[in-house]
Amino acid sequence: DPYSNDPLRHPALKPSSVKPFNAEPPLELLVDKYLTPNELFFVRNHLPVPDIDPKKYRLTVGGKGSRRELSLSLDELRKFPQKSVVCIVQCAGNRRSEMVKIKPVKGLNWGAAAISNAEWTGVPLDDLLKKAGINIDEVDCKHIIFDGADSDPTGTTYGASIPIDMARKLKKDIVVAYQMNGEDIPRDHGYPVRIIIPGIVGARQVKWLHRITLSDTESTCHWQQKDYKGFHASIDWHNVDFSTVPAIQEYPVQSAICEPKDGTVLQDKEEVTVKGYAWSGGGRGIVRVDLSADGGKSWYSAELKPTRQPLYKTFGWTQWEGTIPIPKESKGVAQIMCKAVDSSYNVQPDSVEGIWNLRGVLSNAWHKVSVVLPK
Ligand code: MTE
Ligand code: MO
Repeated sequence: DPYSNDPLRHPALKPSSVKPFNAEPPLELLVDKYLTPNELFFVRNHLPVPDIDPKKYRLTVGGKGSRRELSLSLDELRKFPQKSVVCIVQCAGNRRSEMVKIKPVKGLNWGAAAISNAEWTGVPLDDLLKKAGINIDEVDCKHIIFDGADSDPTGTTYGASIPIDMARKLKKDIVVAYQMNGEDIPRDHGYPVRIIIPGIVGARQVKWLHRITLSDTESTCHWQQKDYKGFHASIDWHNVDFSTVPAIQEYPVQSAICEPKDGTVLQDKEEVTVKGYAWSGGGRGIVRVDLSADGGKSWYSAELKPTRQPLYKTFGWTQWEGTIPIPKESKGVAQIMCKAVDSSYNVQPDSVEGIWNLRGVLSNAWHKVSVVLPK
């Protein structure tokens, strides 16, 4: 069993698959703390977790435009000036289970907790590139490829790439991380080293990173080429051509209600306190989270925490809370919903019907939760 050496996991994590291991924490735990505790951080593995000996570990950096190929040990990486970023990892398939209700899709049946927030510490990618003789602003190449050390028995490995323009824009914020919330990165999250590229989809945050390559071509990996891309609802498995659209990178605006849980019986029938998270890709801050309990006829603004994140360089999530009235005409049940607006005034789509796609990715419609009213 290639999975027999996988690490132990926290019993609160709810698996959507066991081999490979994929799991999300209970949604309500996501609003407990700003930084998600390592043992509760959602896990998305495509392959068995590799067992990497930190003493033998090497990170290679090279490729087109490099003057020298670097091969760095963990101790050598730790000697570079440190940088920390607070950054979300969100799976492209977060909230897929809502899309499945419209029409089946292929993928893990994620709820709304395939997203977590941590502080990542390591070396800015730019510093490593400089050491390899690469000037990121001038280098003549089109992509940076990140390869993971996880593989299946047939030798398939995980990898991803980002366009060089994205690396130029993010510059020092891309971190070759060896710490997560002040501790060594746990095995499930990439021990000993993973790449953190703030503002983009989880699939490119390559864990168990062992090679960084500058190239004119994208990663040839299955998950870069034939997966994690978005299509409209008339494209299905019989007519999909993955080469027609680019790989998902920056994620659209997202939010979800974490409290109350769907189906909660309320104590009070006049008002309800609602808590959740909001986040957008590309460093776009959250400027508003709107709440409604009457199907979107009237809206209330939630209070954002932290209150004033940078508008154009926010990589962590925004937590929010609001107490809103329950309409008097509600009988037995009330539906609460939320939508977030980012600093580009992008807003979440009102329904999942319009954004259905065959892989169930980018599921970011208004999030709805039903609560039961007391008699
Ligand atoms: N990196 C490697 N090497 N192997 C993987 O399977 N999964 C990716 C990404 N990096 C993956 C990987 C996907 S799809 C996501 S959503 C994130 O890791 C999940 O990160 P997490 O498990 O730390 O939450
Ligand atoms: Mo993912």
